[in-house]
Amino acid sequence: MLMRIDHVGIACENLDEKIAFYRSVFDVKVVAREINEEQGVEEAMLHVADGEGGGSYIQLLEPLGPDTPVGKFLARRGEGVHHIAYGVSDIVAAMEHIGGEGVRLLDKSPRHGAMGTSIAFLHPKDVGGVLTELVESPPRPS
Ligand code: CMX
Ligand code: CO
Repeated sequence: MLMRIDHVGIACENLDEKIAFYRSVFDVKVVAREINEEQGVEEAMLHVADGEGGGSYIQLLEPLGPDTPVGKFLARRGEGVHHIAYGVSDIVAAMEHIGGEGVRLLDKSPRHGAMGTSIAFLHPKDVGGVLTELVESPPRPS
């Protein structure tokens, strides 16, 4: 069901500063930068690697305000790893299976993620304290 690690989401106070840090320290490139109002974030995807199932990324997240998931996280815990996201081939099927195992789904149906993906979150309290995201990538151009 899980094909790869799609991205690691990292909460930060200042997106521009954190992008500059990752570029100089890890020599990674920004491949997408978007505001996602629904998720309450401005985000940047930094490319790490490509595999058969698709790419893997670092996702830097700056909150759009204090009363957002990432804003609340920063206030409680400060900057750091916010979530891990696994790539799946069929997100609806994965949600049905995972929900059937008793894990709370934070999204009833998939939402829009970066770069045209479909995403859904699982409650961290049901995954051993790890906020977990499922990602289905759009079909790749052939
Ligand atoms: N990782 C682990 N635990 C987390 C967490 C995180 N990222 N965020 C919150 N928690 C824990 C808190 O520590 C707290 O635990 P305790 O009760 O033991 O103190 C509990 O969850 C509740 O925390 P809260 O601050 O009251 O937050 P809410 O319950 O209002 O929201 C959550 C928590 C996970 C439901 C909410 O953040 C959410 O819906 N997240 C999914 C959407 C999201 O994160 N979007 C931004 C990223 C977008 C993207 O990746 O594209
Ligand atoms: Co994410």
